Amino acid sequence: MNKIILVTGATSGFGKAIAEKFAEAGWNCIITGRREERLKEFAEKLQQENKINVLPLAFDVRERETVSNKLSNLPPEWHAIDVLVNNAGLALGRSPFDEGDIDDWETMIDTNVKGLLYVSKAIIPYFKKGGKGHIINMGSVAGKEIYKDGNVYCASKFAVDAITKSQRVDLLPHKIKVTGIHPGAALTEFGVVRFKGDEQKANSVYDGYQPLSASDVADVVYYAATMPANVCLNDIVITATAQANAIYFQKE
Ligand code: NDP
Ligand code: 8X3
Repeated sequence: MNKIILVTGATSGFGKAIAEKFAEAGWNCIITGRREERLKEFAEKLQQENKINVLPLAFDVRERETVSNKLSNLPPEWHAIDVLVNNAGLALGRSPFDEGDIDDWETMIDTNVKGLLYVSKAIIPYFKKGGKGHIINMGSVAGKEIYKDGNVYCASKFAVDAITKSQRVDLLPHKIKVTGIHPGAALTEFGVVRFKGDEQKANSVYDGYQPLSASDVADVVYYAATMPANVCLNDIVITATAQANAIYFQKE
């Protein structure tokens, strides 16, 4: 029987690359995101190219009731989920704390923290019923060290790190693995979202070095998800070779 992965935020970037990687390996995929058309087109492409089943579910992870309605009553053939990747997330703005936009702060906290909680809460019952499971949370180097002007985005990813560690302890009796993956700078739609459509500003972040690609991160997620049953990779920090941590880069 094919294994099943659920990836949130699969309409672009890491989530899309993760779904592609697992689909190529024969996993059935539940993919989510808000952009419904994109999601449906991607689902059809994955199915045709890989002869697997794909369930696209369009919703906003910030909407608590919707998350529960969409995920708590999945068709029975999708109940035996093996891996949940809590990937949906974003940064909005990069400015000194006193110049930050409160709406941006709320969106980051609601998406990166509360969305991850809502989705986890809806999926854990399937894991408990099956007596196994694996949650992979997408953190960031921004959740390991703060950097200047990162403030609330960093705080949201520190929260992801704390939730990941807590889940690993609290879900131990249910044989659920929990892995935190913490990438550094990677070229996705992340920058364009952060700088609200300003592509020049978004691209300038990657000037003078080769950042990670989405498929670099997908490879690491796949590695973590395919370890033997007795092995749990707890915490993985992955950066471009030119990046030492959240702050230090070697640029040309
Ligand atoms: P992208 O912008 O390319 O992808 C973000 C994904 O999240 C999209 O599929 C988007 O889908 C989804 N998403 C955002 N908000 C919501 C929401 N409210 N409800 C549902 N889905 C949502 O960025 P990345 O792939 O780079 O980012 C993925 C994760 O990786 C994020 O958590 C990010 O913080 C983290 N990260 C990114 C790094 C980078 O440098 N790129 C480095 C470290 C971590 P849609 O818009 O269709 O809803
Ligand atoms: C995204 C990487 O360095 O822009 O989490 O915070 S960074």
